[in-house]
Amino acid sequence: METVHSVCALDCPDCCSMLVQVEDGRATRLRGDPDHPVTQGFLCGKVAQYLEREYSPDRLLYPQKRVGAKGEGRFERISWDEALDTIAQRLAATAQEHGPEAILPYSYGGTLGMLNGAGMDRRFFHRLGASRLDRTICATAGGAGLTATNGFRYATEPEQFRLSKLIIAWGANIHGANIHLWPFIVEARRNGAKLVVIDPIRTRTAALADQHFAINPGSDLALALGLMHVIIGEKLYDADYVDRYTNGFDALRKRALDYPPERVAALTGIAAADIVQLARDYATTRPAAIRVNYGVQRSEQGGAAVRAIAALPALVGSWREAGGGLQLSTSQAFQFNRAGLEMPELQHRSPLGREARIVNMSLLGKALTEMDKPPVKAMVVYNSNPATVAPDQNVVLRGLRREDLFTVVLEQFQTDTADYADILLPATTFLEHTDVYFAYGHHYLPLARPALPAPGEARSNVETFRALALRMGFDDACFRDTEDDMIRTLLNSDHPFLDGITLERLDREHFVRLNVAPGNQPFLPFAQGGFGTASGKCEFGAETLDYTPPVESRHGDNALRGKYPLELISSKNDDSMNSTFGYRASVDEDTSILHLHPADAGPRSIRTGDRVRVFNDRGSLLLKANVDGVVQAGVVRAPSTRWLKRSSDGRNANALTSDRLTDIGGGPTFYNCLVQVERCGD
Ligand SMILES: Nc1nc2c(c(=O)[nH]1)N[C@H]1C(S)=C(S)[C@@H](COP(=O)(O)OP(=O)(O)OC[C@H]3O[C@@H](n4cnc5c(=O)[nH]c(N)nc54)[C@H](O)[C@@H]3O)O[C@H]1N2
Ligand SMILES: Nc1nc2c(c(=O)[nH]1)N[C@H]1C(S)=C(S)[C@@H](COP(=O)(O)OP(=O)(O)OC[C@H]3O[C@@H](n4cnc5c(=O)[nH]c(N)nc54)[C@H](O)[C@@H]3O)O[C@H]1N2
Ligand code: SF4
Ligand SMILES: [Mo]
Repeated sequence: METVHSVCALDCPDCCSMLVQVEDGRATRLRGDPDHPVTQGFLCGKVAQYLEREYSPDRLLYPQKRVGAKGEGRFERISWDEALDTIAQRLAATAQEHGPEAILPYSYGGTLGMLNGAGMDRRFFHRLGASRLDRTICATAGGAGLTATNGFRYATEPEQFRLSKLIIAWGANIHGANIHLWPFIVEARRNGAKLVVIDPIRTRTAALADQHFAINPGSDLALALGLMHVIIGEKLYDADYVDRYTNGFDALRKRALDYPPERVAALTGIAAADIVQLARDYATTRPAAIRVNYGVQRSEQGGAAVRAIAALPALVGSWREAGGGLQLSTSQAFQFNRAGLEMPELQHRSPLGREARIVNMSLLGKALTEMDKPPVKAMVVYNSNPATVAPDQNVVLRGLRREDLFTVVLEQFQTDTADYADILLPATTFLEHTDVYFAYGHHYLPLARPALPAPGEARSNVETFRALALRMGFDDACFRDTEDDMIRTLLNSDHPFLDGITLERLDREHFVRLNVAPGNQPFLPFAQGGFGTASGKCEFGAETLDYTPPVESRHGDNALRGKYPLELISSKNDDSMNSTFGYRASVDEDTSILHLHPADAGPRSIRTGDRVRVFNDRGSLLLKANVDGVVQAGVVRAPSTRWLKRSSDGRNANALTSDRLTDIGGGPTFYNCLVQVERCGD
């Protein structure tokens, strides 16, 4: 028996280090690494059962080609040689006939591994001259908002939350989506801290909090401005910090004057007295930390909302203190040599000879059905399941059904997207390949070597793109790089955060804290200013902070609200990971539910257990009603995201979501979605 160190590759802030117990080449147990300061020896429920997935009879083991109609999911086994030849020929012919930009890579968060997520694949598509994908589906609106305010997207570390006296979970379902922050919050609360949750949904986190404010979806910008109104009006801000390290305070003060508590109460649904109290608590409790997650920014003014929330710690000076500040994502501290890994300069050696066009992944439906000059004629999907997760699903599916679209999918399982593949290639799991990872909820950089052999003929993304490059005749030396070569390149960064972190050291220590602060001292990124903006100061940017209710919301477009009066939030299910575990019966059960408030269910004669149809102009969907205390009146919730093929109507919540983009960052607005609900006949 041996114990092998590994890393959970799922799209989760916690980036857990794990120990794999291997007996006779077979894993018998997974557990969290007890030596990792954030993993602290435990895994979440969904990954504790990962060996079920690893050894599932449904794993894809061999290359296959389509034999049925598109989307039918009927395939026949072929050899790797035939698969690679077919793909190489089709891509070359497409490039020849329509130009290489007619080829679209499509990938997202299946793995947070750098090599398998943004390594050999990027080199391959750059050398080909393929369209470049703008990977907006999750976090770019918030990222743009935070960048505008702070320049650097640096964050308070999870370990410092234990020192906080007030923690605001703002659009952050910590218990469901970020469980390894929870022990630090428990510790803080043991020492008297208060936890406040701002979320339209009564999540597990909200239910466990000291206070829960059920905010109207998409109204966070108004709330942030309301808090500023009180903090500035009552002179509770840190005048010294504001003076030294920020820009635009006067304009911010004027803007906040327009958002008195009564007005903000009407916009947000939070009582005026609560807004005043929260503002006072936040400004006077030291230290106070904000955990804002991505829920806030999946709405029409999501970028501006994050901008405004990010201004709060500068306003009250909480960046000065360990246990203060704010966390959206820690990922930018991983200052890798990404350009060395991805090699964008290869585009100039492609037949295109210039930088390729950029296609926004959140507009996949339009890209496949409307894009021209050239149209998308071939798509290579890996680390993602767009048929299930992309907005405005009916248009996406129409695109995927196109007979003239050549689709390649690299997958571990036969997902909804895999059903549309012309060639389906088997991919390894994180237990089977080498990679280094970035975390978006802490500062430990881990390396994982294969703990287990790849089953059947499964290959890592790195191996597949390397083989494809060779098959296409690309003779650039970079396509012969080994995984270790690529890791060395990635770590070869000038940035001090990566000083002294080498492959050898990672092999020895398995994970290493970035040099964000000396020794074990807390990382205080903006204690003395040092913002990454052009001015070096925190930019309040009041001119960008004026609230307009989302078109698809209770205060939005009148005509639309008349037809579709309910706000649908299809946020993450606690016990799954986007669509990755969609084949599990328990996950299917959780994601086939629509939570309704009694005030909305009653007039529609809907009771718990009834089948309901949820619909708008974009599509419709069948779910099972749960009339409970999870949502406020006017809001319905569909935990997401369900596999289409598990449902009777072949649809999930994304049949209803729109492809309207956020104010900045080009992100999707999944959580601003107006619908109507009706009971289905028995
Ligand atoms: N269990 C589990 N964990 C996950 C995932 C998963 O699918 N399941 N997915 C992973 C991924 S890809 C990501 S990006 C992260 C996301 O992690 P989170 O951002 O924490 O997750 P979300 O569910 O998108 O949104 C968080 C909360 O925001 C709330 N919310 C929705 N609209 C609004 C709003 O307008 N204002 C406010 N204040 N709150 C709002 C939702 O109700 C939700 O409870 O989690 C990761 N971890
Ligand atoms: N309605 C609604 N839609 C949403 C969201 C929502 O909250 N509500 N959330 C959005 C967000 S935040 C995100 S991040 C996206 C997530 O969307 P995706 O990033 O597409 O995530 P998954 O659906 O989990 O699909 C990842 C796939 O990658 C595969 N995979 C894992 N590892 C590997 C590997 O090493 N190689 C290969 N080839 N494949 C691998 C897995 O088997 C899985 O099928 O969904 C978005 N869509
Ligand atoms: S999904 Fe997140 S919490 Fe669960 S094991 Fe993976 S990194 Fe840890
Ligand atoms: Mo995400």
